[in-house]
Amino acid sequence: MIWNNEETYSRSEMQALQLDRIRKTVDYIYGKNPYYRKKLDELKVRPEDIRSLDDIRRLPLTTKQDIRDNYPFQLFTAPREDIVEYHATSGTTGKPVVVGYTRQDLETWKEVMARALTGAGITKDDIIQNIYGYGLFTGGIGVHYGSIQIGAGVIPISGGNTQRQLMLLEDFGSTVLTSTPSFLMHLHEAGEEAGIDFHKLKLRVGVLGAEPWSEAMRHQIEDKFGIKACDIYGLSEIIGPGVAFECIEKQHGLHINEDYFYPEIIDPQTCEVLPEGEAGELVFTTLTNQGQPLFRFRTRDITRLTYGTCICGRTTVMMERVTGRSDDMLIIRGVNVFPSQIESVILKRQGVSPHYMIIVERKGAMDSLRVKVEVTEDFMVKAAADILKGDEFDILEDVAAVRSKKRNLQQDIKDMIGISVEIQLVPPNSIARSEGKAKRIEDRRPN
Ligand code: DLL
Repeated sequence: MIWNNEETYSRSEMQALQLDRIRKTVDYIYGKNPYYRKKLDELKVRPEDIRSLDDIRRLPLTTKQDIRDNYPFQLFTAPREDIVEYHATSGTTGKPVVVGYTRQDLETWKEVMARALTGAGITKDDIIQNIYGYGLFTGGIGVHYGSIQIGAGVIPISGGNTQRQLMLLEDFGSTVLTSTPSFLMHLHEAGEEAGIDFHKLKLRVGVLGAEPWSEAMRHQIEDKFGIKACDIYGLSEIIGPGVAFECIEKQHGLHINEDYFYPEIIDPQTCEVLPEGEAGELVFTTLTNQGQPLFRFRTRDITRLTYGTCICGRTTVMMERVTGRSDDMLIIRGVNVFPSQIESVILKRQGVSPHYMIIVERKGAMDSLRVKVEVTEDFMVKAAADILKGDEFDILEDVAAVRSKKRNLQQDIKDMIGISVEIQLVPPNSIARSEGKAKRIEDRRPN
């Protein structure tokens, strides 16, 4: 099912619309945003130089760091009083990456989310159990807007609360689940334990994303729940969920809402634009955003683009499911985590050294983080001396010190990244040193 006529535009109609919109956007940004104006002046690009879509390549690339450097609002182009909603996502250190949307931006968001839900075959007859988190994260509210737009019934239950999720699933007769795939796997485990037969429920569709997942995981989820599972992609900097989505007819590749977000694929090393079909880093230029329009935002997500007409009738460009990232960001249960955030906490603590290893594991259906941290030589020497002396009181004190170090580190890291980690303190020099780039992550999750 298709929500809007624009999704079936011919290539020339789409390109004409995109060109018109990008010219207006460059004009708007140049007139109102000192940061980008300076960049364009440096590059000697004036708004009138954008004559074809290829000229988008002349615009500067933007990174998460650029947004963070302008924290919190310096990159906003609309006046503060026109911003009606704020969201934020994790940056590489403590400060989040902030985005602001105007009323018109929210209209865009509703539109693209309406397309995504409709694409997954959802109608006003459905009841959507919306498990994405409500809050600064864009998942919950984005799906909420889309549900209202298409007239479906939305249950804003948000994340977690497994037992209550199961109760509402049965009692309200939810027909759609919107969630991270990893949480759905967990929900299924808990449901099975509680004796729920998922195939007897009214569930029929899942709209899943916010983290990488595989074709194998899709099949498992479809089998376990007796549903069709469609992928949905997005990022806060661009709009949140709804940037691209899979149609239920094909379930293979995501349609990009390219009349709002212009995609390019670049080589992450050279930043050269790559031809159609080649894998590289996805970059978006917003075509209508007002709050914080962005030129050529580097998503760091690796994918490839293909043009053509889909069996669902859409002609919008398709991106392959995201296959990786060109930076070290980890996504744990839908939460974006940078190793550098964890490092900044470790570096502030006494008694532990900057040698650490982050281990990502899958326990049951859920991903978990364990951080191995070396205690310092001094700390170890004192503990060893106390043991040799055999002074029980001192030894007990050392044990208490280890426990409180662990607890404090755990709490500080949770405060920083928003999820719990297990801390494992290890002796000095026990974590392998590498000669080149330090290897800080051991990802033990099966693919
Ligand atoms: O995750 C928005 C979202 C919410 C998308 C709900 C889908 C559903 P951020 O927190 O800003 O926004 O994280 C964006 O998450 O750059 C990708 O690396 C990753 N990501 C999002 N969707 C997918 C997906 C939301 N379907 C970052 N597959 C992005 C793989 C995804 N990775």
